[in-house]
Amino acid sequence: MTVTATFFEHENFGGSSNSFTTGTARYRGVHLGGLANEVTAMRATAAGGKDGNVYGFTNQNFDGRFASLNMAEGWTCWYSNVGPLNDDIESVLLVNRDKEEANLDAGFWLANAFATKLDEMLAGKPVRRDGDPVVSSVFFPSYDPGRVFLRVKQNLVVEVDVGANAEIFGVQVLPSDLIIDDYHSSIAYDIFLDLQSITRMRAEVAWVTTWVEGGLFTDDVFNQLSSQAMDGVGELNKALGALGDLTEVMAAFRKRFFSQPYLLPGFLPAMPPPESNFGGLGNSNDGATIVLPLRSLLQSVVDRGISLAAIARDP
Ligand SMILES: [Ca+2]
Ligand SMILES: [Ca+2]
Repeated sequence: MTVTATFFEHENFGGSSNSFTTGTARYRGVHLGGLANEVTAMRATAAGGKDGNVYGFTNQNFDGRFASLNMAEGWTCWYSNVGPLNDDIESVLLVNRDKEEANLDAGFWLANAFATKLDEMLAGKPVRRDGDPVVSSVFFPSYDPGRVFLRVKQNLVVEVDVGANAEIFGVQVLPSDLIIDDYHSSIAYDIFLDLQSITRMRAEVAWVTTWVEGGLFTDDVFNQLSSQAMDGVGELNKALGALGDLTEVMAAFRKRFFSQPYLLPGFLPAMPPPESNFGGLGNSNDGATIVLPLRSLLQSVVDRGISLAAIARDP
């Protein structure tokens, strides 16, 4: 057994309960059934050569506010009462952590480059960014329930120039009554990360979500924005390609190599305990952490199932 967690109906570990374990998998994600919006206490243990993190989220899809527990191997951590998240947790995530890892703050890694690229793409268009991009993690989405993605979401304001010669509710708008209407909207790109070579993390857009608030011109705005968002995928993938170069990150870990990256919701948890680092409250929109487990050269050959010759050829 590696990471195990139990969720309880009542405080101090009372009432009905449900236990889950990661086994040897990196993640175990569970949509709570009868305990959804009933959880008051939670407890988790890491064992079997692994550290671990456990998250209880207030929404069904591993997002929203969360209570987290951080366990070094051999430790048990708990909330006897999850306080502000009482009777609100609906989905839970257990994560097996490696003993040696490097990590990247995904917001730091991605947000500025994304905002710059988006501003370029939107130049001259009646669309402007509303605030900064929000970076988060997406676990097991319905469009690809076996995988995990990094999401970068940007709120936008789209100006619709209703203009002259338009008719609104059958009333002709005169040229002097030029109307500009603002539509709040957003685009989100879900990005899949994997290791392409020993010095390169592949980061590619896998899914695009567009949202526009309701109104007279919602359909028009949505159609335009969706096609612009799709048009931007190529450019964004190019920018992500440059970000995926791990040479500098690797320089800090001499003679070590990375294996497949994985994601944690929010900021990197403080590990290991003692007490003050047993866990914390967070929000999936606080950010995300990209974790790169460290391997020796031999381990990375085994992990990736490729030959030494192939690794030697890698630039
Ligand atoms: Ca309860
Ligand atoms: Ca809830």
